[in-house]
Amino acid sequence: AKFVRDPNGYIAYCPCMGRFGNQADHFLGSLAFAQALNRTLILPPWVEYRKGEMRSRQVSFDTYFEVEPLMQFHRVILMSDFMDHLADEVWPAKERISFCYMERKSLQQEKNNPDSPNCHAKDGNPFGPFWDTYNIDFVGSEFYGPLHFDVRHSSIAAKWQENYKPHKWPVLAYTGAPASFPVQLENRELQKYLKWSPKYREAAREFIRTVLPRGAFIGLHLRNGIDWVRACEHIKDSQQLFASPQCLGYKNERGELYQELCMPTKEAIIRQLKRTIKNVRQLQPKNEVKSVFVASDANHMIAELTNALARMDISVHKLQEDDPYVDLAILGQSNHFIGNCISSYSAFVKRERDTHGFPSYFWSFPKEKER
Ligand code: GFB
Repeated sequence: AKFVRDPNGYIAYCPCMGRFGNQADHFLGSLAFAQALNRTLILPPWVEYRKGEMRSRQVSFDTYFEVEPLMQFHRVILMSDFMDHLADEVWPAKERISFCYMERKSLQQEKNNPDSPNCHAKDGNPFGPFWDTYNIDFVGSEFYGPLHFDVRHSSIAAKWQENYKPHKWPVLAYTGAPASFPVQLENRELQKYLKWSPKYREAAREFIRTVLPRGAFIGLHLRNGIDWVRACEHIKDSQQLFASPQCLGYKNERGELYQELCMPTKEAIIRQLKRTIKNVRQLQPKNEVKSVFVASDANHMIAELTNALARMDISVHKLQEDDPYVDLAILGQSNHFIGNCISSYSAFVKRERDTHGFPSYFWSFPKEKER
């Protein structure tokens, strides 16, 4: 009796774009979308990619975040719970239709044997492995264009409800997230319903308590792997890139993109960190900064930073074993945080800290000469 069918229907989707930061942005938008349509949101697993593995891994939503707090905002159910307890009744195998805006071409499709227009929802990675995780096959496709997901700035939710009545369409299953990237301004605050699971909350607390010296610490996110170097090349020909609206504004009201924002130099990082520590020491002399915690996908700069801060009596730390989620949870708890404005991974930390009123800054922002 724990799982009661929602007569208003459900929304399912594959977080098929990008890695964690992108998926988190998409999640907040999808949550808002589900609420606007008054359908229960089926919480998808997080899609992860490991080096050397051909197929994505699907990690249950509640591995990282609690389900309960989300309910304060809107009805949600774990995808595994939905499939195990409700799907047979609500969404029988022969009635599973995938939703996409318009026809999606198949990768495997043979030229001389074209099939009818189709979403090809399971074509390629992570698409196939995602739905396979729950043994979901689709028997048909629905092209929903020109409907869209901007429920915040239009009356589109009513159109969705009109076109897709829950008794005929119990589950709207999207090939990608029904949301925009980056997350819309209005949906950023939904972050407050995303609470770390006890495991990750505890891991962060334990690291802070046992590894870091007593006193305040500054959290740093250094995004500097090779994929990032390549991504930063798009700076020159874009208005926005990934999470850049978080510092530049959604209409670039706080400036245009520039290279340092994406990839600050080592010198700039050290300079800004020292300046931040000095400012904090002046403003909050009682809660002295004793250490720095560095999270990075590639180069943590531990030696350089240790060296640069030696005279200030500040130690520099990172996780002994790489874990992007423990990194995030710790960054969320630091007394101060300096992140990368372009990175959606940093954006997750910034939003979480905003919900607590904790201060955050961005590398090389504002622009040097404007400071
Ligand atoms: O999270 P994410 O979408 O942020 O993808 P961006 C970056 C991934 O790199 C994270 C790892 O999900 C982590 O797996 N990573 C990044 C880190 N920073 C850290 C860190 O501090 N610690 C650890 N342990 N891992 C975008 C992509 O990344 O990068 C875009 O999402 C695109 O789709 C672009 O590929 C190049 O927004 O930074």
